[in-house]
Amino acid sequence: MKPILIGGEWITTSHGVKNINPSDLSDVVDIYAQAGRAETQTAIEAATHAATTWGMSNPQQRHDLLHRVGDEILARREELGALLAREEGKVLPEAIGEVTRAGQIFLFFAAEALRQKGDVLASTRPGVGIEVTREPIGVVGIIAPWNFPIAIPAWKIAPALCYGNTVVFKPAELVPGCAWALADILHRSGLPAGVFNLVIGPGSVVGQAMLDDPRVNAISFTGSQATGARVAKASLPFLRKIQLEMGGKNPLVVLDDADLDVAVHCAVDGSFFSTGQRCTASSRLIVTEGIHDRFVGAVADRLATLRVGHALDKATHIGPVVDAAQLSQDVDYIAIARSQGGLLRFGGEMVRRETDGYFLAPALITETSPDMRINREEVFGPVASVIRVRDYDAALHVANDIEFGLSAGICTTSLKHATDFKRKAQAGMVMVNVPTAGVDHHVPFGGRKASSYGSREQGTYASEFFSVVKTSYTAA
Ligand code: UN1
Repeated sequence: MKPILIGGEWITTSHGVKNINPSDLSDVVDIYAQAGRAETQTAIEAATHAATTWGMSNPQQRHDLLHRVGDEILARREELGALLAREEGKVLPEAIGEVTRAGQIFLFFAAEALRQKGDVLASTRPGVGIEVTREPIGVVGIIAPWNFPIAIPAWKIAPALCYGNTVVFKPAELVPGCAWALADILHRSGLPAGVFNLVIGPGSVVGQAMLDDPRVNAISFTGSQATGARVAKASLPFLRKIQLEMGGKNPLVVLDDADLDVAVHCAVDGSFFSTGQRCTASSRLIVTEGIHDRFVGAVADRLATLRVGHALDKATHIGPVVDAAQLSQDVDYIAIARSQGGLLRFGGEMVRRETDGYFLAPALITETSPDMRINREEVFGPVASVIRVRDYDAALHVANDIEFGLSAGICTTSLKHATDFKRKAQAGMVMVNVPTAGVDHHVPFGGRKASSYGSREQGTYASEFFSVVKTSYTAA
C-alpha cells in the first residue's frame, strides 16, 4: 500500500483503495492509503508550521528544488507516462506528452523563482518612497481533477511553491498514482518537511476538511461546476482566496472558406483525443451551410480510421473512458441527443476489446440545434455535436450563447473573420485554425463566465493567485 505524505513523513492509514486501470479492469495499478479528516488536519497543521520559514526561503533554493523536480519528471517521462496511461486511460503518446508538460512547468517556475520582482514608485508626498512587492499567501489547498493526473497538479503545485507557499494537495480519487509519484519526487528533492503534503481520499472527507479549515489561506481547484460552487461557498465565511477552473462547452466554428483538412484535424483532435475528457474539448461544432456536408463526411471518414482500445496498445488512438459512471453519463447524453432529434452520424456504441475496459466509439451527432441539452451541458466524453448555421454572424452568436466561456475556436482562411472572432468570442482562450484543447504551458490558462473564477493559472500570470501584493511607504 502506498502511503500519504504529511509533514515530511510517509504515513500508512488503516484504509486503502485500489487504483483500477480503465483499459483493463482486472489490472490493479496499486493500493493507496486513504487520509481521513484527522490526517487532513494534521497535514494542514504541518503546512501552517512550515509556511513562515518557507515563505522567507532563498529564491535560489526554490529554483534549485523546482529544477530538480522538473529534471526528474522529464528524465522519467516514459515510465511516468505509462503509469498515467494505465491509471487514467490516456493513450501512451498523449500521456508522455502530459508528463513532459508537467516537467516543463516545474522548469518554468524554477526560473520564475529567480524573477520575483516588484515596483519602485515615487510617492505623491515629498521624501517618501514606495515599493510594491509580492509575498506568499501561506497555506494553499490544491484540489485536482482526474483528467490531467500530473499536468494540472504540476501547474498548481509548482507556482504555489515558487512564490513561497506551502501546499496540501488532494488528488482526484481515480488517479492517485501520478499524484503519489509526484509527491515522491518532491519529497526526495529536498523540500523542508511540511512544505508539501499529499492527502489522498474522497472529496467529501479530505476536500471537506480542507474547506472547513481557516488555516487554509487559498484553494486552487479544477473540477466540476457543482464542486466549484461548494468551494466558493465554503470559502466565503473565511474570505479565503480561491481560483476555480470548471466546465466548458467549447465551440469550434467552421466557415465555408476553411481549409477542410485543417478543420477536420481541429475537430477530431479537439473533440475526441484524450477521449474528449478535457474541459477545453470542442463539443459544439458550429458549421456554415456551404461546407457542412463535406465537413461532416470528412470527420466521419477520419473517425472510421481511429482505433479505440487499451491505452498502452500502440495501435490505439483513443483510450477508454475513465470509469463506469463517466461512461454511463456519455451514453446517456448520446441517447438524450437522439431523443431530442439529433442524428447519430458515427460511433456512440460501446466497443469490446481483448481486455474488459470502458471503451466507447467516438460519437458524432448531427442535425442538432443550440437549445438541445447536448449543446448546453458538459458531457466530458468522446461526444461532439454539429450545429448547422447560415453564416459567420450566426456562428458567432451560437458560439457565445452559452453559460460557459473557456476556449473558443474558428477554422477559416478569412483574416477578417478570424480577427473579428478573436475580438468577440466570449472565452478565456481563442484558437484560430488550431484545436480548442491542448494548450501551451507558459501562458495564461483560464476562462470566463461559468467556466472560471479568480485569476489565471500558468505562465507569469500565476503570480496573481499564488502571491499577495504589499505596498510599503518609507520616509528617508
Ligand atoms: C489542455 O487542453 O491542454 O481540465 C488543458 C481540463 C483543463 C486543462 C486542459 N483544465 O481539461
